[in-house]
Amino acid sequence: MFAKTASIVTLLAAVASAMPAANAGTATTGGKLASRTNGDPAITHTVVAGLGGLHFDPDNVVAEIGDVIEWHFLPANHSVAQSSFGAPCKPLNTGNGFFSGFQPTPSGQAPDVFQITIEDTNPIWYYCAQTKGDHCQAGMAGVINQNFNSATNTLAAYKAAAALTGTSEIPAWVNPLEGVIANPNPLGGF
Ligand SMILES: [Cu+2]
Repeated sequence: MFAKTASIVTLLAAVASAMPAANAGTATTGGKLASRTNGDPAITHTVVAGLGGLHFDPDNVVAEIGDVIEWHFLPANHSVAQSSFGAPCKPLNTGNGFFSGFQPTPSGQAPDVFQITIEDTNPIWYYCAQTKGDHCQAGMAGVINQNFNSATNTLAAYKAAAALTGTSEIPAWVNPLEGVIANPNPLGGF
């Protein structure tokens, strides 16, 4: 949030400093330029599953309402499943949590990515449901919009609790694979 604000300020400053030279004598052009920089367009946050081992990278994302989180999957076979803070490595018991299904790939990126759109600013906890190799217990977990005012509900605490769970629970529902789309950038280097 702060980075985005800073980047817009920087952009505005750059536009403002560029305008006098670029648009000398054309007063109406300045208004058109300013209108394009208004608003706060939604952005897509890319998270890579399996980058640097059993890890989501980045695993702690701050996103605004309307933003999209897009997970890409590296070898060998990862997934992303929504959890709660209090029950790591287990799907939300409401049945409303998201699940990407497993996204295997022998090399490069999996052919599909998984997307969700942020609808509120509540923390979203998630994990990889791969039980072969105990991915969640090994630290393959992440959060979107962690409450940084909370001293207890931290990603480090979630991972510490996850490490003590015996095994992960694979979500029974598949949503049905809502949010799974063809990888728009399969050659992106991660
Ligand atoms: Cu995994």
